[in-house]
Amino acid sequence: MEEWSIFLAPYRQAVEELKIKLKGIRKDYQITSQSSPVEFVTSRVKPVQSIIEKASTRNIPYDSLRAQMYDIAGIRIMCQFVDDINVITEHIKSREDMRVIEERDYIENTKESGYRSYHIIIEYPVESVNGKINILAEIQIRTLAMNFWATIEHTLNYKYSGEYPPEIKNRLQNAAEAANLLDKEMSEIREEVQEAQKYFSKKRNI
Ligand code: 0O2
Repeated sequence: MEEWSIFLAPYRQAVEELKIKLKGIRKDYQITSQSSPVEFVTSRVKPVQSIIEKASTRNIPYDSLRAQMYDIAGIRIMCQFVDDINVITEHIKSREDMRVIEERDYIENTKESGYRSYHIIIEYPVESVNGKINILAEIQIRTLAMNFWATIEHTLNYKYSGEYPPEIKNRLQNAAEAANLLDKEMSEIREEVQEAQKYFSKKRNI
């Protein structure tokens, strides 16, 4: 277990740093009273048990974990509107403190389950007393509606391990479609929502 905590130390460091940095985007927008593309940011380091299981199912040797398992450090950025995802993605690509390795567009290419989200794999340098380590991290960017669906589906997955009874599978697909529709409707009324937000921010002075 001691070895795992040493192995995971740079990942823990990375998620803390990345969370602060990406939350900073929200603050930058708020300072200028612009509506932020970032609603909130969460992070996690993959639990050891999940690392072991994934390494086993994907045949990843332990000494290749740093190079091959890209989601040990995970950051999730939630936004209000689908268009915000592109704004955040472009911002991440333009940053000099991380390097984009790969992009996976599960919005354009919705998964069969109904999962939608935009994934970016980055390389991120972590400085420690032993020098610099470049680690891989996965940033998932999604709307609040996509997140709502994914959170419920993820919880159900624990119970059914992906083997859903047909009725639940069907309902999940319907719910994914409803979330998609909600995103589309919200985009349509975006301008009105943003005007209202500007008004409330000024009023509350936040
Ligand atoms: P957790 O619990 O989130 O840490 P690959 O073999 O590389 O194609 P991989 O590694 O599963 O497949 O990558 P993929 O498909 O890009 O998915 C990575 C992560 O996206 C998952 O992490 C989930 O967080 C999320 N995700 C992907 N598909 C679904 C889905 O159908 N439903 C939900 N709720 N989330 C999904 P993990 O490893 O599952 O674990």
